[in-house]
Amino acid sequence: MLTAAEREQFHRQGYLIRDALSADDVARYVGGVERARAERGERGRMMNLQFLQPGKDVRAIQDVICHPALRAIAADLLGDGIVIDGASLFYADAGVDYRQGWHRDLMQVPDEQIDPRWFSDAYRYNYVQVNIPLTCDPCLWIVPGSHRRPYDEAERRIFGGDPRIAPVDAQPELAQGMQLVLQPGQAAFYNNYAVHRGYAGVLRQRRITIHLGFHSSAHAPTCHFGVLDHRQYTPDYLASLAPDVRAALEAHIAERARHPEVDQYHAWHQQFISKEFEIR
Ligand SMILES: O=C(O)CCC(=O)C(=O)O
Repeated sequence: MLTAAEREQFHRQGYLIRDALSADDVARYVGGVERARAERGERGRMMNLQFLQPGKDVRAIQDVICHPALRAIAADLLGDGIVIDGASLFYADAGVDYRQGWHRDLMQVPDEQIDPRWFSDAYRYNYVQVNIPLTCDPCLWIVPGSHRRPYDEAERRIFGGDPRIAPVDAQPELAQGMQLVLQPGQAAFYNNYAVHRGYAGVLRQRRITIHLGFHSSAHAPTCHFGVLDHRQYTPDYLASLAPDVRAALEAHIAERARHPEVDQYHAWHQQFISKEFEIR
């Protein structure tokens, strides 16, 4: 699926943008999101909805986790045996002021567990995040290459006393920070140990972006795996899903059974997101 140059770009720079969804897929998913919001009477101007969890499920977009191109790209980046993990719908109306501080996705991990070797060329990070916008999305920023080195001097200055997240609008702005302005149907794959942030200021147009995480069963889990709450996937819930979505969640459940240590990563993650986001 990917050329050697694209794989190299991901490994060196920590991100890769590819066209992924057709215009028909994008229109179908936007329609599904709008219907789901109307049916729920959802009035929130901003939400982060874990759309594979019972009660928060948005059936009309769930099959994105089985999309052949997305899975093939993830397999090229990580290895065979691609397993779905995180699956969120980011929604924000035009006019919402959206700003995060720069961070690596480590905020959930206790200090003493963070190993500086994670941020080096030698480390085999077995997780990839993907942002798939359904509307033009200028929110994702990244510092290319920062996943494979410690913070540089400019980063140390803005992170100051808190290496987990820099203050919003910290100055001076990181000169190497790059805004990825994504078009509907593109997919931005990124290593979430790279320094990154969601940041747009006041949104000029509505943001609808699907956000996924993939792991490969060919390698040991690294500590971002375990976002999904597999204990909520009851036999009744699984039986009610489309067959390909059910199979993907069953593969997740089987991988979690092989790696019970991931339950700890899950607990850290749940603790973190309940503080950081308004989760529904
Ligand atoms: O796309 C965004 O809004 C940022 C996402 C992000 O920072 C994250 O998932 O860690």
